Amino acid sequence: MLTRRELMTRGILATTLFQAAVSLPGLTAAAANALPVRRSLGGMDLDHPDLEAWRDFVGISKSKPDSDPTNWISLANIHGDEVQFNRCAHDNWYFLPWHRGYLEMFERLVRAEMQYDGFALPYWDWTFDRQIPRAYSDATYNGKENPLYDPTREMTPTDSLSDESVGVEVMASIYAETDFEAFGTSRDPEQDSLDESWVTNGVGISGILEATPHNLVHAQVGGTLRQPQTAQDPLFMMHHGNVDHVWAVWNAMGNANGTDPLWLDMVFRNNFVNPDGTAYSFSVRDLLETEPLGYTYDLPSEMSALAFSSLTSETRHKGDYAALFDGRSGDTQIRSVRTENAASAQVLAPLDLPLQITSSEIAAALGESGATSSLPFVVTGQRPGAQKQIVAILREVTPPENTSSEYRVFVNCDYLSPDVPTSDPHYVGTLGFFGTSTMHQGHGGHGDRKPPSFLINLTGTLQRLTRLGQIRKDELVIQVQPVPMESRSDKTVSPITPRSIEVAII
Ligand SMILES: [Cu+2]
Repeated sequence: MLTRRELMTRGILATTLFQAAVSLPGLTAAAANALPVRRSLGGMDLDHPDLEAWRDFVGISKSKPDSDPTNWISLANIHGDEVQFNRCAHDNWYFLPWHRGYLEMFERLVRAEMQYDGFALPYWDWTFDRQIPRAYSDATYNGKENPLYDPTREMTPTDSLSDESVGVEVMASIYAETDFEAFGTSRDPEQDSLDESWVTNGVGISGILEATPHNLVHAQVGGTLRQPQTAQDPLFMMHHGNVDHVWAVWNAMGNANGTDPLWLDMVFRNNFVNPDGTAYSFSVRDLLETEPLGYTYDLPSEMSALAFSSLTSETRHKGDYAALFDGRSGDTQIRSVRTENAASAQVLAPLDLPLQITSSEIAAALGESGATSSLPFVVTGQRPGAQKQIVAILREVTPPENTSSEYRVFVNCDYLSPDVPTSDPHYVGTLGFFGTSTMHQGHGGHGDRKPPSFLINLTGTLQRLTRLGQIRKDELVIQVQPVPMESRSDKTVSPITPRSIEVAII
């Protein structure tokens, strides 16, 4: 069910902004060609040809012998198995292209197996459809076992994904980003070659797209979907389909992908399986646009997201993140303060780290304050009128032992507790984890993998606190408050420990 506010927002997006959205170049291109169209599951009939073909394909693939490389478990094992992640890319700049290639493989397999060239994978637009889609939540379909059902999911058919993980505010913050690596997760600063181990072992800085909706949907749905063998639940392809959809829309808004040869020339060698069982490769260069891969996205859903863009275009993030992502922030002219840390963020003892950033530095970075946004909602990290971005990086965060917690980031909150709501003016955003540290260990077989790092834009929150007179003269306090996940019966909260926290004005 959509909340009243979401319905209102959707109404605003659909009516007031229709003109602006349809005039964007990516959209007209998508509408004009005849490629198979990936459609949102929201409102899709249960017997829609694409859904029928997908359901039948999953059933057929599940019944194939183990020895067949197109057997369902074998296909899922490409991503990860019961013990560990295998070839998938997480926490680094290959996250988006690797998963695009992986989904294209399933589309290719369905087209061949079902002899249906016009097939396109549906996707789950979780921002507007908060519950597990009907096609997936029923144990049976037409009186038979439903291949799309997975009994291990912890989120029930009546549970809804939370606003702080997939809400319009979160999505607008993602669409407000203009830098590819801030949007789609950054490089590992140590990467110096095209060795494929960087795909699985590299750790950069996760942007909100990966850290918040991506990680939290995996964790909130739970069961198989939060394990390394995640792709055994066919909901995986619908979830990542929307992540891919967000990338396509972000490009259609006019945002450019990365241009570094260490990114573009990486080859995912023989990672993927043809319908005849042979292996094939993709380079990142092959995966930059959807049209050459044989699909595009539907207009109504794309419009809703594009509408965010027209709303936020006046205040897009234009920070120069390069020095931060290279790990060179210390020796450039950007203002940056970093504190090493050994304390963990615990439910009754949230992390509370003061950094020496003064109120005058903050005022100078924000520039003209008092500017107000035209958005009908608050965008975390949005800074109408701000001169610069003020961002925090939580580096090398020791992942939790279980993934049944979420981690809320606040600044300067004197009364922080698990009960402080996300509507509090000191709130910045919420992070999640996909996979615990042990699940990543086997990855590529190159020993220890660094824990993930996160990029959090503080600018919008600091503007709000400036208006409220809540900026401190000599310090900025960064806080992390763990909270139990609503959909999970296990309310044990796992602590996390960032090795350092950096605040930078860029
Ligand atoms: Cu994923």
